[in-house]
Amino acid sequence: MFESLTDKLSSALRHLRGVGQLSEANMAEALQEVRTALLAADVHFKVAREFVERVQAQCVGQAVLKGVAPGQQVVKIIHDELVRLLGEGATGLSAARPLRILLVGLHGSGKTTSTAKLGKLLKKRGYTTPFVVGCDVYRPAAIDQLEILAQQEALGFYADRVSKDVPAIGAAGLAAAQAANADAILFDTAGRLQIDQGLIEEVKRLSARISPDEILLVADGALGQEAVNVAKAFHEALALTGLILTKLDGDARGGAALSIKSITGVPIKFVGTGEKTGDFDTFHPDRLASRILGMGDVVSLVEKAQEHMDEKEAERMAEKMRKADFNLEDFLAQMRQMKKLGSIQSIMGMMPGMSGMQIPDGAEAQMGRTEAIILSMTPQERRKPDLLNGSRRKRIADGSGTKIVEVNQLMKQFQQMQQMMKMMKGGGSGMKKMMRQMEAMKGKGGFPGL
Ligand SMILES: Nc1nc2c(ncn2[C@@H]2O[C@H](COP(=O)(O)OP(=O)(O)OP(=O)(O)O)[C@@H](O)[C@H]2O)c(=O)[nH]1
Ligand SMILES: [Mg+2]
Repeated sequence: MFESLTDKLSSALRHLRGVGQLSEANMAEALQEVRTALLAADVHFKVAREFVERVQAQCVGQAVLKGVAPGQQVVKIIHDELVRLLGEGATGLSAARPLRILLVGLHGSGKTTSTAKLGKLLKKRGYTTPFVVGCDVYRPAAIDQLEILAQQEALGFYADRVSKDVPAIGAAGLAAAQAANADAILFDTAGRLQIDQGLIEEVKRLSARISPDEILLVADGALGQEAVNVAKAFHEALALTGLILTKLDGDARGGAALSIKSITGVPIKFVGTGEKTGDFDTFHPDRLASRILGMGDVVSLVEKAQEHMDEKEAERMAEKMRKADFNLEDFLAQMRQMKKLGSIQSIMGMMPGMSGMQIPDGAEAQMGRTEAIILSMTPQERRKPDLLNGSRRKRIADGSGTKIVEVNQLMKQFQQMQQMMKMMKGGGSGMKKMMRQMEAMKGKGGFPGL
């Protein structure tokens, strides 16, 4: 899905990724290419223009992250803008029980298939008895199609093969579903070749009878901007609560998915990606953005750097150090955060007075053993290392595949570190004592685990 867009975006960003310095010239060129790629994917021209403007504005104002090239940060900015475009925020369904969902849309957009697909998905998500109601009275085969799918997915089913009174059929279906204790009731409706007043009026009358919690428009994603126009018209008439974008598996270029939320304000809630009932999923803007960009590696690298920069967390740690109540749990958390970035040198840089220290060979493996030791402790032991008596240390050594002397060593070094923090807290003369202490620690390999 969206391969062509992915190719074009990748090539637009490829040469930016490695650059050490962003200039107005190389940015402008890359962003122009991004805009062209979006337009070629049939993204609405206004949406494409605003997209590029937003990216540009953020590139100018970005804080420089350590360990990440500026071009990589641009990739991340574009990723986040894609997520925003695809529709951030809540895309879940109403919590009402039974949950009443009305599916509407043009002819052949995938309503009947999506009704069954959604029933199946809801079952997977914990609904026990989804129920489908056939309200398409115009095509005789429509009811059979829904019935077969309902049987196949073991969903409750109601239809009336005689009546043509759609609102009455809906009401009867609702009653049947309630009698069957359904916790989700899905109403499949008839499509039209194009939006016409008759269709809208009928759906409105049906809607009035069944009071749906969700009105979902099923839109063919392969239609590009046409799907956006359809969504706009349906939304004006019916106040949609969400969209199901189908046929994203085919030759969909991405334009509908990328423009529909920002043009209509209606969130995409589900996507259809194939003909089988399992080819259907909750819509995840972030996942799709990553796929479109095809640069998940860069995005996660920048995210990690940002996580690392997480100021609140850093502040919390600094506060703990100041108060000298830095325990083994904090230590473990710190160590893991660093490990994500893959650098021991950076953890050293964060610890008081450790930045200049040499890292001995085998430090990485040692760090792994240190982690194993801490993991073998109970949470209580991590918070209160004083609890660690002989028998507990033996248990921890066994559990972590290390020796008691290693556990003892770690504890000793950790205590030294705590002492050091206490001295820092004392300030003045404490600092001098700390310097002496540090000299002593350096000789022994210093920092716990290294
Ligand atoms: N590849 C693909 N095909 C789909 C998808 N969703 C639906 N289809 C196919 O599209 C065709 C129309 O689907 P229906 O569910 O019958 O569409 P509908 O909106 O109920 O059509 P009408 O009732 O005639 O208005 C069927 O052949 C489906 O198998 C999808 O996500 N991907
Ligand atoms: Mg149908």
